[in-house]
Amino acid sequence: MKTVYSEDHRLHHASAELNDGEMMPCFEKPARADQVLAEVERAELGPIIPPDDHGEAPIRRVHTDQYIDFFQSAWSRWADLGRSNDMLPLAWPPRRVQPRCPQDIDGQLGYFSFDAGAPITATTWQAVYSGAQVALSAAALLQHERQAFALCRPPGHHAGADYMGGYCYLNNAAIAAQSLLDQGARRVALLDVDYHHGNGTQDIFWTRPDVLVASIHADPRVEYPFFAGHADERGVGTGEGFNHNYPLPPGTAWAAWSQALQDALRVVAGYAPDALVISLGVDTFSGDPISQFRLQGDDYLRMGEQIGALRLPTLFVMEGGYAVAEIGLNAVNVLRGAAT
Ligand code: SP5
Ligand code: ZN
Repeated sequence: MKTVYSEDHRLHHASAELNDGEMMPCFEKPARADQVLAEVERAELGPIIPPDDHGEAPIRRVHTDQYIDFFQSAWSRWADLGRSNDMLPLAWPPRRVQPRCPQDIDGQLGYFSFDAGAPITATTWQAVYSGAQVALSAAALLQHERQAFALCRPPGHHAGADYMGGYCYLNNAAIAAQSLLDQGARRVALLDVDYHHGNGTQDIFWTRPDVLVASIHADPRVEYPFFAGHADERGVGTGEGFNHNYPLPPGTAWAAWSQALQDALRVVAGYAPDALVISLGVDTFSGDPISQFRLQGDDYLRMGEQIGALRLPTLFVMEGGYAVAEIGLNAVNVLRGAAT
């Protein structure tokens, strides 16, 4: 299996995030991608290739122009005010407000985010632009290959069409899925195995029958992102029935997790997609510092085998996973399992 990778991920390295009421070093940091890349090499998974530049157009197929335009100019507007710390939002519209986009940079930061978990630095846009190109380039490989791995960083599945949050800025998996449709796929399935619900992905495809979204994650009643991911969220209008959530309790280990996977894979197979995109988070690992599931190293091999058994053209897009020492092995175990 080929891996698409860009060093540009290093251009996003924020200084701190809010955790347990305290600003602490970001869990989402460059060393994560380094560990995954090192393990791809060690396991001899296959060639590691740089992305092609597909431009902004495929990004703007998923994200709004208003959001992208804001993002691209955000840092220079911030710096022009004499500010040099990472950009973080501090105000959001409460319930019952129909928000209008403010003019002020702090107001706009709140308007284009859903939490304070996605700091913007001077070079964040360059990093996330390259990350999207990694996903697009890996998606393009599926024209000739059965599987491909987009080693994206930062992750993407919490980002919606017009908002960032949860370490995510551009929804790499959604951009890749849309590009597969634009290249001729009639239906694409997107299965999200990250510990956290992929609220951005769900939102992007909520009204659509051409992308089936399934997500296995910690129950939002007790875990981030809290406000989406319940089992009864199934899409609306023509998208009704094309969104499937599998919320699971804290402490879930492979026995129960794999039951949800089996059901999700049955739903995916029934949809008969032309391609499958996996939002590959490995923060389900027992040793993950911010998560509460109990998957072990070998479980990721089984996960990959079961995904691979569908025999669909499959794109793996890196999402979360914060046990930095083990993240590479766990991610590559999924890929090795799928490639058998
Ligand atoms: C892509 C991805 O995995 N994003 C995750 C974003 C999680 N943000 C909130 C994390 C809060 C963690 N709090 C843990 C408390 C344990 N002391
Ligand atoms: Zn996650």
